[in-house]
Order: sequence, then structure tokens, then C-alpha cells
Amino acid sequence: MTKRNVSFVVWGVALLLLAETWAQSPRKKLTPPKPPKGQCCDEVRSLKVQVANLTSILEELSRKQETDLRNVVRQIMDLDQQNRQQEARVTEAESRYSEINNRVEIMQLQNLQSVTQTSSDAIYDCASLSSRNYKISGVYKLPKDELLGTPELSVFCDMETNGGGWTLIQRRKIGLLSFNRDWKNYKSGFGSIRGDFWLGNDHIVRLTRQPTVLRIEMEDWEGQTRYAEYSLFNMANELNSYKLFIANYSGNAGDSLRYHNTTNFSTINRDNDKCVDDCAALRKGGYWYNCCTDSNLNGMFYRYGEHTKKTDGITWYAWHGPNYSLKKVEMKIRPASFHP
Ligand SMILES: [Ca+2]
Repeated sequence: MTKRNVSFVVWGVALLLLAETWAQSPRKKLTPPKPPKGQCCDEVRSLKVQVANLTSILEELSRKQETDLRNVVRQIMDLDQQNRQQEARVTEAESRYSEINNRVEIMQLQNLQSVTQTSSDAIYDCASLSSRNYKISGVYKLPKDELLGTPELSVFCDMETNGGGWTLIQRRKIGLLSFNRDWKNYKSGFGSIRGDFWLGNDHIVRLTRQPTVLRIEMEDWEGQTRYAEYSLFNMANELNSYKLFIANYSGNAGDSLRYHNTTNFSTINRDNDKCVDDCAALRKGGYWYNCCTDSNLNGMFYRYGEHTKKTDGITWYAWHGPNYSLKKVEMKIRPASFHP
């Protein structure tokens, strides 16, 4: 064989090999290796079982939650009903209590009348009633006493505060009654003894003929309470313009009456103050105006929201200043000699 023939054979073989390689390669790409048939189905089956289990657990949980919720709702409804029943019972008890209280009051009044018929001691005020064991706060009728020159008089007695025995001479709490009244009104008194009232200067003068304590209780619109007490309180008669004398302050409201000490009583039609101004007209009440006020307990009643807008309200400067009208006030007196 010649060298040229050998080279031909080599080229031929090489071309054959190349052709075969080219023909086989695309066939390999079309058939990727498959996983064994049995393993695939087992995994799917196991997943399906797990999903089914989870679904049934979820359903059970949701059923349980629904039952729980229904139970809770039922319990709440039960509690609500019990609450309403209890409230009804309390209301009933309260109404029974108030009925009994009314009866007690009536019995007390009847007793009081029989006491005054048999006793030589006069029923002078709430302190004398307290000493005779009338210990329930409320309205009492002080009988007429010719020896003392006192007419029959309805009074409200505070038999609880600090030992009781207090006769109320003033109250502000409802706010419908005007206190901007004339001399005659303040002289004889006005208002309702269970609501807002001024007992009357002549009555107060009579009740303070012996050494007397004055206690003033106040409440603001935030529900806080304060008091001011004067262990010496006295009022001159009408000829002396019901001049005020107070001394020996104690309490937690501050002393806003001292400024009014030794001043005369003024009303809308009697300017007895110590000022060029007409204080009763400016402050719209009857009071012992100086020039003009450090307190104005007979001023205008202003409701919450309006209570900080004027200077003619029910004020006590030492507690809330000149622009705060109080929600509630009670002025009460009892003899200095009273022992609860
Ligand atoms: Ca004046």
C-alpha cells in the first residue's frame, strides 16, 4: 500500500466515527433519566394522607372553636341576666329602705311633738334634736316657742357630719333658684328646705344667740370636696345690717370668709358694702360684701362648662379662685357647746 492509500483509509475511518457520534448525540438529549416508578407514587400517596390528616385536624379545631365561642356567648348572656336580676333586687331594696326611712321621719316628727308637749326644754335647733337622739339627717319642724319668741320653722338637720347636730342655713346644689334677691327675701328666707335655700337672716340671728360654730362644705365639678369651719360665728340683727363676725378658721378649703368679717349684709336693693361699687349688683347675690369678694356663696349658679367664665358665680377664692363657680355648697351651724 502506498502512503497516499493509507492516508485515504485513515480519513475514511475518521469520517465514519464522526458521523456516528453526530447521529447519536441528539437522541441522548430527548430521553432524560426517569426516577423509578414505584418511589414517585409512594411519596404522593404519603403527602395526600398527610394533607387529609391536617384537613381533618383543622376541621376539628374549627368545630371546637365554634363550640367554645357559643359557650362563652351563653355564659355572657347568663351573667348579664344575673346582673339584671341583681340590679332589680337592689332597686327594690332601695325603695323599701326609702319607704322605711320616710316612716321613721314621720314617727320622729310625731315623737318630737309629744316630746315638746311634755318637756320643759325647748327644741331650739338641730343640736337639741340630736341631743334627744334624733340621729337621722333630714327635714324637721322646730316648734314655736313663745318664751324664746321663735315661730314654727322647718329646718334641714345634718345629723352625720363630724358628730351631727348641724342646722343648715344655706344650700346650693340644684341651681334653678335665683339667689339674686332683695333685702326682704334674705330677711325671711327663700327656697325649698330639701333643695336650694337661704334660711333667712332673722332665723339665723335667732339661732346664733349663743356661741355658734359655722361649717361650710363645698364640692367642685371634679367631685372634690373641701370645708371651712369657724368656731366663732355671729350675726348682728337687722338694725345693724346683719353684720358678720367670724373667727378661728380651720379646714382644707382655705379661709375666704375672713375678708368679709365685720362687714354688713348687702342685697340687690341695699348697698351696705365697703366699696364705691355696688357689690351685690356686680356679684348678683345677697352677702357680706366687702370690696367686693373673696367668696360669693350666694352668687350665680353656673353649670359645668359655663362654670369658669364669670366672676359672679359661687366662688371661694382660696380654693378655686375668682373664676370657678362651685357645684355644691352647704352652710351649717351648731352651738359651740354641742357635744356629739
Ligand atoms: Ca357700695
